[in-house]
Amino acid sequence: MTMQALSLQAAQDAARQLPAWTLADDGRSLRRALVFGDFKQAFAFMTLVALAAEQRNHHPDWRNVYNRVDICLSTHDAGGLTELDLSLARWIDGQAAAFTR
Ligand code: H2B
Repeated sequence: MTMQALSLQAAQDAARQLPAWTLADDGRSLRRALVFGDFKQAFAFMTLVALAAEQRNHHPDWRNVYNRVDICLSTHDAGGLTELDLSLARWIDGQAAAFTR
């Protein structure tokens, strides 16, 4: 399934519905930084996201430093943001609400 990347306007409209995320200036990716109580919580969260990512065959770019996870979502195959990213962002928000301080 190849998806068409959203236009900058469509990406801006979509990002407005995802206030925890920051849209890149070029509209091609979304970022969210998460802070957990400790490394174990951060890694447990990453494990959940990894399993969801595998099910969707849609994977985050991310960086973990101790209790911090920086996530960047984009659809590499489409060269920008697609509904796959928006859906994963919403799913991550739901998980994060149960996890973060
Ligand atoms: N994840 C993301 N974020 N973007 C992609 O374009 C993508 C992916 N493509 N996961 C998938 C895997 C592709 O590389 C494999 C070959 O299906």
